[in-house]
Amino acid sequence: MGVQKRVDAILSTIARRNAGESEFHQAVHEVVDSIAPALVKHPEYLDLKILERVCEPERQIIFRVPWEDDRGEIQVNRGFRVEFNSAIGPYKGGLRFHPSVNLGIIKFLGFEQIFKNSLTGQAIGGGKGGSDFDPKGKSDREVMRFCQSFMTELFRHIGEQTDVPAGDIGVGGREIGYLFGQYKRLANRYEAGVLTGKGLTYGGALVRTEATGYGCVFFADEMLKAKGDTLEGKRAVVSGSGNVAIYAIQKIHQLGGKVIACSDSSGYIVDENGINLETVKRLKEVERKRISEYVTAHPGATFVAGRNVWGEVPCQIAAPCATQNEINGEQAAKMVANGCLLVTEGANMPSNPEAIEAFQSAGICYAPGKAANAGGVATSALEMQQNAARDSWTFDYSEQRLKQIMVNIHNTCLTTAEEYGAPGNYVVGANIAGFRKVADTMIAHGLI
Ligand code: NDP
Ligand code: 2IT
Repeated sequence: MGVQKRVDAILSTIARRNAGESEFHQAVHEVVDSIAPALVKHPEYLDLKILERVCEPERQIIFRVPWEDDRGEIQVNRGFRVEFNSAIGPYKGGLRFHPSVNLGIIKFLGFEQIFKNSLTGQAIGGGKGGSDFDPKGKSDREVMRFCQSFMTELFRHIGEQTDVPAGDIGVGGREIGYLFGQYKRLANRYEAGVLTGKGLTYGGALVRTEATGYGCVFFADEMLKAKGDTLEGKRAVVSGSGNVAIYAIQKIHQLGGKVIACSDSSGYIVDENGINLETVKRLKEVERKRISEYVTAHPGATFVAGRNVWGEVPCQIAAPCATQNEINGEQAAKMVANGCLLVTEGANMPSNPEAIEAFQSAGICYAPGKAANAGGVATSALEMQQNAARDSWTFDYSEQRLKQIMVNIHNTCLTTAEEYGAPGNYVVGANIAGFRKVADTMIAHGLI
């Protein structure tokens, strides 16, 4: 059987065995479709069933999370942890708390995480978890009770050498604090390396908060450099206004670009003077309010309710930093027509397959999330390194380490794409480079 036929058979089995998990199918397709040149060049990957093995999580944990709200009413949520692949290190990946969370979403995120973590060059395997709990509108005490209940089951599955969760959508410093407190209590161990994204007083690392946003802009800067260009004077749009978006905006501004729009799930704001980051940080990090409130502080800005920013506000640099499938093919085509030169994905899988096709066929720079947003998990691994050494590094040194990692990932993507006959294609480069390290390690470990 030819390679394509074997791959098609594998994909149809995956679709059948994981029925209804559309985001997971999408993530698998993106990887499998782009690594074909590696499957041809290295027949052992198909012969030893590496694809079938890598697409099947090593372990999937689904659990009940009961908790009591402020009115004394009992609530029941569902918790997940998918321990996808531990070939090159302990499972590593965030926790997402959002009402849309289901097994398929956690599996897509865990699957992406395997290759992203491999690309960082660090010793971290892939995993992801979360819950359909919605932190919006909940009091701190409700969030604490939920986190304590969630950790009461999760703690028996994780550990600094086993599985190391961190944040993602809806999980930031506050949630990691409550989760860590409960882990410490249940395990009776001060095991700082069991979670990353911790507060600075209990093992957190400088630059972890900024790392994903900064990293995706460093990656964009490298892509521009490779074309003899810079961010200086470029007009940018960043979607979302959460952790990744905020620090992407900050780094674009530091490197001379101007971000004129950002968003949340209720709509987007446009400020032609450049987004005032202090206002966004206050609204989102402190007051936990909606982005629409930005116009109260900046009456020159406008808020467009209920719409997604993509294709509506022309920009040269696009950094989708909100959620999966936020850009479709039609929006992508409009972005290109409006002069977009570069897309750097801070979010995981924000561009759907038609959008990716539109960016690539127009020949603009397109960096997939598993390369562009790897700075977050990479800095988590630096946090684990500092915890293991009971050390803490300065901000400048940590940022320099992050930047070097992003430069290395960028170069790995380009050289791998070139080697496999797809020069300049960051999707092919990222997927093949990320996959090969994991696949070769799985082969070295025998039938596992
Ligand atoms: P946050 O919870 O801090 O912020 C998420 C932002 O995205 C909010 O502005 C939110 O708006 C918006 N958003 C979320 N879901 C939707 C939706 N369904 N439709 C429209 N807008 C939405 O999360 P992060 O900034 O941490 O994560 C953003 C993205 O980056 C995610 O894809 C995540 O997987 C990815 N990522 C995060 C990393 C990290 O270190 N945190 C690392 C690598 C990737 P609202 O408040 O209205 O919901
Ligand atoms: O998607 C991601 O890479 C993250 N949410 C960060 C994971 C981590 O372990 O820091």
